[in-house]
Amino acid sequence: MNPLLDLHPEVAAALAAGRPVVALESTIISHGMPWPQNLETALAVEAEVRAHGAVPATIAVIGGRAQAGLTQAQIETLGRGGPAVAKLSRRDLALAVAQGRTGATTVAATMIIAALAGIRVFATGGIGGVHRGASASFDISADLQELARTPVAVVCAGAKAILDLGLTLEYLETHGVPVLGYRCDRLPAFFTRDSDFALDQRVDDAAAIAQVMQAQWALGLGAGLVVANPIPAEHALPREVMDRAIAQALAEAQQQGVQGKAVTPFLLGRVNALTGGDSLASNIQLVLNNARLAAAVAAAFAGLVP
Ligand code: PSU
Ligand code: MN
Repeated sequence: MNPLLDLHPEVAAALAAGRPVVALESTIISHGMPWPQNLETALAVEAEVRAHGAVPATIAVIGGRAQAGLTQAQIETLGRGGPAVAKLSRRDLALAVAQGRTGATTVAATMIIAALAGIRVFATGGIGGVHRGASASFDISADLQELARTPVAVVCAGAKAILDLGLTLEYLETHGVPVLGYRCDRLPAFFTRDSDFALDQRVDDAAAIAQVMQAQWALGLGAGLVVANPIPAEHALPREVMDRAIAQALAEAQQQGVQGKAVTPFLLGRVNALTGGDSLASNIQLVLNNARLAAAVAAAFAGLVP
Protein backbone atom coordinates (compact mmCIF):
# COMPACT_ATOMS: atom_id res chain seq x y z
CA MET A 1 0.00 0.00 0.00
CA ASN A 2 1.12 3.56 -0.59
CA PRO A 3 3.06 4.77 2.48
CA LEU A 4 1.31 8.16 2.42
CA LEU A 5 -2.17 6.58 2.57
CA ASP A 6 -4.19 5.56 5.64
CA LEU A 7 -7.30 3.39 5.42
CA HIS A 8 -9.99 3.39 8.07
CA PRO A 9 -9.97 -0.16 9.55
CA GLU A 10 -13.51 -0.85 8.27
CA VAL A 11 -12.48 0.21 4.76
CA ALA A 12 -9.28 -1.84 4.92
CA ALA A 13 -11.21 -4.94 5.99
CA ALA A 14 -13.80 -4.52 3.23
CA LEU A 15 -11.17 -4.03 0.52
CA ALA A 16 -9.14 -7.01 1.73
CA ALA A 17 -12.25 -9.20 1.59
CA GLY A 18 -13.36 -7.89 -1.82
CA ARG A 19 -16.53 -6.38 -0.38
CA PRO A 20 -18.08 -3.29 -2.00
CA VAL A 21 -16.71 0.12 -0.97
CA VAL A 22 -17.95 3.56 -2.11
CA ALA A 23 -15.67 6.62 -2.00
CA LEU A 24 -17.19 9.98 -0.97
CA GLU A 25 -15.61 13.42 -1.39
CA SER A 26 -15.10 16.09 1.26
CA THR A 27 -15.07 19.40 -0.67
CA ILE A 28 -18.85 19.01 -0.85
CA ILE A 29 -18.77 19.02 2.97
CA SER A 30 -16.48 22.04 3.48
CA HIS A 31 -17.31 24.12 0.41
CA GLY A 32 -20.51 22.73 -1.09
CA MET A 33 -23.03 23.03 1.76
CA PRO A 34 -23.49 25.21 4.86
CA TRP A 35 -22.98 24.11 8.47
CA PRO A 36 -24.64 22.13 10.05
CA GLN A 37 -26.45 20.55 7.08
CA ASN A 38 -23.06 19.63 5.62
CA LEU A 39 -22.25 17.39 8.61
CA GLU A 40 -25.76 15.92 8.74
CA THR A 41 -25.62 15.16 5.04
CA ALA A 42 -22.14 13.62 5.15
CA LEU A 43 -23.26 11.25 7.91
CA ALA A 44 -26.59 10.48 6.21
CA VAL A 45 -24.79 9.67 2.95
CA GLU A 46 -22.46 7.27 4.76
CA ALA A 47 -25.50 5.62 6.38
CA GLU A 48 -27.24 5.35 2.99
CA VAL A 49 -24.20 3.60 1.48
CA ARG A 50 -24.19 1.16 4.43
CA ALA A 51 -27.95 0.55 4.19
CA HIS A 52 -27.41 -0.50 0.58
CA GLY A 53 -24.71 -3.02 1.33
CA ALA A 54 -21.42 -1.16 0.84
CA VAL A 55 -18.83 0.42 3.12
CA PRO A 56 -18.45 4.23 2.82
CA ALA A 57 -14.97 5.76 2.56
CA THR A 58 -15.10 9.53 2.90
CA ILE A 59 -11.81 10.89 1.60
CA ALA A 60 -9.68 13.86 2.71
CA VAL A 61 -6.11 14.77 3.63
CA ILE A 62 -5.72 14.81 7.42
CA GLY A 63 -2.49 16.14 8.93
CA GLY A 64 -0.60 15.40 5.74
CA ARG A 65 -1.95 11.84 5.33
CA ALA A 66 -4.19 10.80 2.45
CA GLN A 67 -7.10 9.20 4.22
CA ALA A 68 -9.81 6.85 2.88
CA GLY A 69 -12.50 6.47 5.53
CA LEU A 70 -12.85 9.20 8.16
CA THR A 71 -14.03 9.16 11.76
CA GLN A 72 -17.14 11.13 12.67
CA ALA A 73 -14.90 13.64 14.50
CA GLN A 74 -12.81 14.17 11.35
CA ILE A 75 -15.93 14.72 9.24
CA GLU A 76 -17.18 17.19 11.85
CA THR A 77 -13.90 19.13 11.71
CA LEU A 78 -14.23 19.50 7.92
CA GLY A 79 -17.86 20.54 8.24
CA ARG A 80 -17.34 23.09 11.02
CA GLY A 81 -14.32 24.58 9.28
CA GLY A 82 -16.36 25.16 6.11
CA PRO A 83 -14.72 27.49 3.57
CA ALA A 84 -11.75 28.00 5.94
CA VAL A 85 -10.70 24.41 5.19
CA ALA A 86 -8.24 24.12 2.28
CA LYS A 87 -9.81 22.90 -0.96
CA LEU A 88 -7.46 20.32 -2.45
CA SER A 89 -7.50 19.35 -6.10
CA ARG A 90 -4.79 17.38 -7.97
CA ARG A 91 -2.18 20.11 -7.87
CA ASP A 92 -2.68 20.82 -4.16
CA LEU A 93 -2.11 17.29 -2.87
CA ALA A 94 1.69 17.24 -2.81
CA LEU A 95 2.04 20.48 -0.88
CA ALA A 96 -0.63 19.44 1.63
CA VAL A 97 1.11 16.11 2.24
CA ALA A 98 4.63 17.60 2.33
CA GLN A 99 3.58 20.24 4.88
CA GLY A 100 1.39 18.01 7.04
CA ARG A 101 -1.77 19.96 6.31
CA THR A 102 -5.48 19.07 6.41
CA GLY A 103 -7.85 19.71 3.54
CA ALA A 104 -11.03 18.67 1.78
CA THR A 105 -10.63 16.82 -1.52
CA THR A 106 -12.43 17.73 -4.75
CA VAL A 107 -13.73 15.12 -7.17
CA ALA A 108 -10.29 15.05 -8.83
CA ALA A 109 -8.30 14.60 -5.60
CA THR A 110 -10.84 12.13 -4.22
CA MET A 111 -10.48 10.01 -7.38
CA ILE A 112 -6.69 9.99 -6.96
CA ILE A 113 -6.85 8.80 -3.36
CA ALA A 114 -9.66 6.32 -4.11
CA ALA A 115 -7.56 4.79 -6.89
CA LEU A 116 -4.51 4.57 -4.57
CA ALA A 117 -6.72 2.70 -2.10
CA GLY A 118 -8.19 0.37 -4.74
CA ILE A 119 -11.69 1.86 -4.58
CA ARG A 120 -13.41 1.95 -8.00
CA VAL A 121 -16.78 3.60 -7.30
CA PHE A 122 -17.34 7.12 -6.01
CA ALA A 123 -20.58 8.99 -5.26
CA THR A 124 -20.97 12.76 -5.16
CA GLY A 125 -23.45 15.51 -6.09
CA GLY A 126 -22.08 17.13 -9.21
CA ILE A 127 -18.71 17.14 -10.96
CA GLY A 128 -16.75 20.24 -11.92
CA GLY A 129 -16.63 21.10 -15.61
CA VAL A 130 -16.04 23.72 -18.25
CA HIS A 131 -17.17 27.09 -16.93
CA ARG A 132 -19.30 29.46 -18.94
CA GLY A 133 -17.00 31.91 -20.67
CA ALA A 134 -14.12 29.42 -20.58
CA SER A 135 -12.98 30.48 -24.06
CA ALA A 136 -11.76 33.69 -22.38
CA SER A 137 -11.13 32.57 -18.78
CA PHE A 138 -9.66 29.08 -19.51
CA ASP A 139 -11.57 27.94 -16.40
CA ILE A 140 -11.92 24.18 -16.82
CA SER A 141 -12.14 22.05 -13.69
CA ALA A 142 -9.27 19.65 -13.04
CA ASP A 143 -12.05 17.08 -12.41
CA LEU A 144 -12.33 16.57 -16.17
CA GLN A 145 -8.64 15.80 -16.70
CA GLU A 146 -8.81 13.43 -13.73
CA LEU A 147 -11.71 11.59 -15.31
CA ALA A 148 -9.53 11.23 -18.39
CA ARG A 149 -6.72 9.51 -16.51
CA THR A 150 -7.87 7.83 -13.27
CA PRO A 151 -9.92 4.61 -13.29
CA VAL A 152 -12.82 5.41 -10.98
CA ALA A 153 -16.54 5.54 -11.83
CA VAL A 154 -18.11 8.77 -10.53
CA VAL A 155 -21.85 8.63 -9.83
CA CYS A 156 -23.28 12.16 -9.94
CA ALA A 157 -26.46 14.05 -10.85
CA GLY A 158 -24.76 15.48 -13.92
CA ALA A 159 -23.33 18.94 -13.42
CA LYS A 160 -24.71 22.19 -12.07
CA ALA A 161 -25.82 24.69 -14.70
CA ILE A 162 -23.28 27.20 -13.29
CA LEU A 163 -21.17 25.39 -15.92
CA ASP A 164 -21.37 25.21 -19.70
CA LEU A 165 -22.87 21.73 -19.93
CA GLY A 166 -22.41 21.41 -23.69
CA LEU A 167 -18.69 22.22 -23.55
CA THR A 168 -18.28 19.94 -20.55
CA LEU A 169 -19.67 17.03 -22.59
CA GLU A 170 -17.45 17.93 -25.56
CA TYR A 171 -14.38 17.96 -23.33
CA LEU A 172 -15.23 14.55 -21.87
CA GLU A 173 -15.77 13.15 -25.35
CA THR A 174 -12.41 14.47 -26.55
CA HIS A 175 -10.67 12.87 -23.58
CA GLY A 176 -12.35 9.50 -23.95
CA VAL A 177 -14.52 9.55 -20.84
CA PRO A 178 -17.76 7.53 -21.09
CA VAL A 179 -20.80 9.45 -19.82
CA LEU A 180 -23.43 6.85 -19.02
CA GLY A 181 -26.99 8.12 -18.63
CA TYR A 182 -28.63 6.04 -15.92
CA ARG A 183 -32.15 5.50 -17.23
CA CYS A 184 -31.92 8.82 -19.11
CA ASP A 185 -31.03 10.02 -22.62
CA ARG A 186 -29.96 13.58 -21.80
CA LEU A 187 -27.46 14.96 -19.32
CA PRO A 188 -29.18 15.68 -15.99
CA ALA A 189 -28.46 19.22 -14.75
CA PHE A 190 -28.17 18.58 -11.02
CA PHE A 191 -31.37 20.26 -9.71
CA THR A 192 -33.30 19.29 -12.82
CA ARG A 193 -33.64 15.82 -14.35
CA ASP A 194 -33.05 17.08 -17.84
CA SER A 195 -31.02 19.49 -19.96
CA ASP A 196 -30.79 20.25 -23.67
CA PHE A 197 -27.77 17.96 -24.09
CA ALA A 198 -28.18 14.47 -25.51
CA LEU A 199 -26.12 11.54 -24.23
CA ASP A 200 -25.38 8.66 -26.55
CA GLN A 201 -24.67 6.07 -23.89
CA ARG A 202 -27.51 4.81 -21.74
CA VAL A 203 -27.59 2.05 -19.10
CA ASP A 204 -30.61 0.88 -17.16
CA ASP A 205 -29.25 -1.06 -14.19
CA ALA A 206 -26.29 -1.25 -11.83
CA ALA A 207 -25.06 -4.56 -13.27
CA ALA A 208 -24.80 -3.00 -16.74
CA ILE A 209 -22.75 -0.12 -15.32
CA ALA A 210 -20.38 -2.57 -13.61
CA GLN A 211 -19.95 -4.46 -16.89
CA VAL A 212 -18.98 -1.25 -18.71
CA MET A 213 -16.45 -0.43 -15.97
CA GLN A 214 -14.93 -3.88 -16.22
CA ALA A 215 -14.73 -3.73 -20.03
CA GLN A 216 -13.23 -0.24 -19.94
CA TRP A 217 -10.39 -1.29 -17.67
CA ALA A 218 -9.90 -4.74 -19.22
CA LEU A 219 -9.31 -2.94 -22.52
CA GLY A 220 -6.49 -1.02 -20.87
CA LEU A 221 -8.41 2.24 -21.09
CA GLY A 222 -7.25 3.99 -17.94
CA ALA A 223 -9.92 6.64 -17.83
CA GLY A 224 -12.73 7.00 -15.32
CA LEU A 225 -16.41 7.08 -16.15
CA VAL A 226 -19.26 9.46 -15.38
CA VAL A 227 -22.52 7.83 -14.33
CA ALA A 228 -25.21 10.50 -14.69
CA ASN A 229 -28.12 9.78 -12.32
CA PRO A 230 -31.03 12.25 -12.50
CA ILE A 231 -32.40 13.73 -9.27
CA PRO A 232 -35.63 11.94 -8.18
CA ALA A 233 -38.60 13.75 -9.78
CA GLU A 234 -40.20 14.61 -6.44
CA HIS A 235 -37.09 16.60 -5.41
CA ALA A 236 -36.37 18.36 -8.72
CA LEU A 237 -36.64 22.16 -8.85
CA PRO A 238 -38.21 24.35 -11.55
CA ARG A 239 -35.63 25.19 -14.19
CA GLU A 240 -36.59 28.91 -14.33
CA VAL A 241 -35.94 29.35 -10.61
CA MET A 242 -32.49 27.80 -10.89
CA ASP A 243 -31.64 29.68 -14.11
CA ARG A 244 -32.42 33.02 -12.43
CA ALA A 245 -30.31 32.27 -9.35
CA ILE A 246 -27.43 31.02 -11.48
CA ALA A 247 -27.52 34.09 -13.72
CA GLN A 248 -27.36 36.37 -10.69
CA ALA A 249 -24.54 34.36 -9.06
CA LEU A 250 -22.50 34.47 -12.29
CA ALA A 251 -23.00 38.26 -12.58
CA GLU A 252 -21.87 38.77 -8.98
CA ALA A 253 -18.78 36.61 -9.51
CA GLN A 254 -17.82 38.73 -12.49
CA GLN A 255 -18.46 42.05 -10.71
CA GLN A 256 -16.36 40.93 -7.75
CA GLY A 257 -13.56 39.54 -9.91
CA VAL A 258 -13.68 36.07 -8.35
CA GLN A 259 -10.96 33.86 -9.85
CA GLY A 260 -9.25 30.47 -9.75
CA LYS A 261 -10.29 27.84 -7.25
CA ALA A 262 -12.59 30.35 -5.49
CA VAL A 263 -15.00 30.46 -8.46
CA THR A 264 -16.90 27.22 -7.85
CA PRO A 265 -17.31 27.65 -4.06
CA PHE A 266 -18.46 31.26 -4.63
CA LEU A 267 -21.08 30.20 -7.18
CA LEU A 268 -22.27 27.27 -5.06
CA GLY A 269 -22.62 29.51 -2.00
CA ARG A 270 -24.50 32.25 -3.87
CA VAL A 271 -26.88 29.80 -5.58
CA ASN A 272 -27.59 28.19 -2.19
CA ALA A 273 -28.24 31.59 -0.60
CA LEU A 274 -30.41 32.90 -3.45
CA THR A 275 -32.65 29.84 -3.58
CA GLY A 276 -32.76 29.27 0.17
CA GLY A 277 -33.65 25.99 1.75
CA ASP A 278 -35.26 24.53 -1.37
CA SER A 279 -32.08 23.97 -3.27
CA LEU A 280 -30.26 22.66 -0.21
CA ALA A 281 -33.01 20.08 0.42
CA SER A 282 -32.84 18.98 -3.22
CA ASN A 283 -29.05 18.88 -3.12
CA ILE A 284 -29.14 16.56 -0.10
CA GLN A 285 -31.68 14.26 -1.76
CA LEU A 286 -29.74 13.91 -4.98
CA VAL A 287 -26.55 13.00 -3.12
CA LEU A 288 -28.45 10.30 -1.20
CA ASN A 289 -29.85 9.04 -4.50
CA ASN A 290 -26.31 8.84 -5.93
CA ALA A 291 -25.09 7.01 -2.81
CA ARG A 292 -27.77 4.33 -3.34
CA LEU A 293 -26.86 3.78 -6.97
CA ALA A 294 -23.12 3.81 -6.21
CA ALA A 295 -23.59 1.14 -3.52
CA ALA A 296 -25.45 -1.06 -6.02
CA VAL A 297 -22.76 -0.49 -8.65
CA ALA A 298 -19.98 -1.29 -6.16
CA ALA A 299 -21.79 -4.51 -5.20
CA ALA A 300 -22.24 -5.51 -8.83
CA PHE A 301 -18.60 -4.69 -9.64
CA ALA A 302 -17.35 -6.65 -6.62
CA GLY A 303 -19.25 -9.64 -8.02
CA LEU A 304 -17.40 -9.37 -11.36
CA VAL A 305 -13.88 -9.09 -9.97
CA PRO A 306 -12.21 -12.47 -9.66
N1 PSU B 1 -20.38 21.11 -7.80
C1 PSU B 1 -21.34 21.01 -6.86
N2 PSU B 1 -21.00 20.84 -5.56
C2 PSU B 1 -19.67 20.77 -5.17
C3 PSU B 1 -18.65 20.86 -6.18
C4 PSU B 1 -19.05 21.03 -7.48
O1 PSU B 1 -22.52 21.08 -7.18
O2 PSU B 1 -19.40 20.63 -3.97
C5 PSU B 1 -17.21 20.75 -5.77
C6 PSU B 1 -16.65 19.33 -6.02
O3 PSU B 1 -15.76 19.00 -4.98
C7 PSU B 1 -15.89 19.50 -7.33
C8 PSU B 1 -15.34 20.90 -7.14
O4 PSU B 1 -14.86 18.56 -7.51
O5 PSU B 1 -16.40 21.62 -6.57
C9 PSU B 1 -14.89 21.52 -8.45
O6 PSU B 1 -14.17 22.69 -8.21
P1 PSU B 1 -13.40 23.39 -9.42
O7 PSU B 1 -14.45 23.89 -10.34
O8 PSU B 1 -12.64 24.50 -8.77
O9 PSU B 1 -12.51 22.35 -10.02
MN1 MN C 1 -11.77 26.38 -11.93
